[in-house]
Amino acid sequence: MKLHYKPGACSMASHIILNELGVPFELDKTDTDAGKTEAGGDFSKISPNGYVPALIADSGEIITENPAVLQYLADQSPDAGLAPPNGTLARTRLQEALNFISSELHKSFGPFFSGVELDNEARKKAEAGVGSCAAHVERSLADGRAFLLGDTFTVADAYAFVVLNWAGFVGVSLDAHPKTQAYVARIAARPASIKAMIAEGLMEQAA
Ligand SMILES: N[C@@H](CCC(=O)N[C@@H](CS)C(=O)NCC(=O)O)C(=O)O
Repeated sequence: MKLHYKPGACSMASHIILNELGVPFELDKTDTDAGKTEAGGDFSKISPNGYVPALIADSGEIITENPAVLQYLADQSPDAGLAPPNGTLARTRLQEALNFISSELHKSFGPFFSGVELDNEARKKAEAGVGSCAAHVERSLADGRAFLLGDTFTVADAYAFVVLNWAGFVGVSLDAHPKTQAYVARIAARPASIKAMIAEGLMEQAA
């Protein structure tokens, strides 16, 4: 398998999951602005929408969109338990979480990455958008569960972690959401997350 990624972008969720699964994979760093991949590929032919993640499966099929890529990866190694079995209510809960992360939480960070400088009013509005999504995560963790679906880490946690971790990069405080902060720290400490962050240049290897 080959994962097209951009350092620190949402594609890092799939990178973390590949590490969690311990399956062989290649990485191809992608410049989405230039439409080129580090290996010399024309990215517009790989991902017509021009964004990462794009996963090339061993069959050659190209899979895009975070919720689809993440579930595909989990389904390749069902024994790893990173997604509940298809057809169960638990799987529906996973899809519910993935759709929330993709269409609400992820998108709430859009204004910070739009390339347009935010004036005070726009920044406040964008911060409120992130805050209201973080409040939903906080409510999901209110019963003391370690992960979004309960006590088991799933692909949704990798995606939520990557997105919530952007808060620090864009200077949005999660202090009002202590369970969410602890959740982010918990997933950041997983060996698979550390390995992905080092490989993508977000962290240095410990001496
Ligand atoms: N709906 C897509 C969104 C993916 C997305 O927003 N990717 C961003 C990185 S987080 C990207 O590649 N942006 C580069 C660009 O749009 O040029 C998904 O869920 O996979």
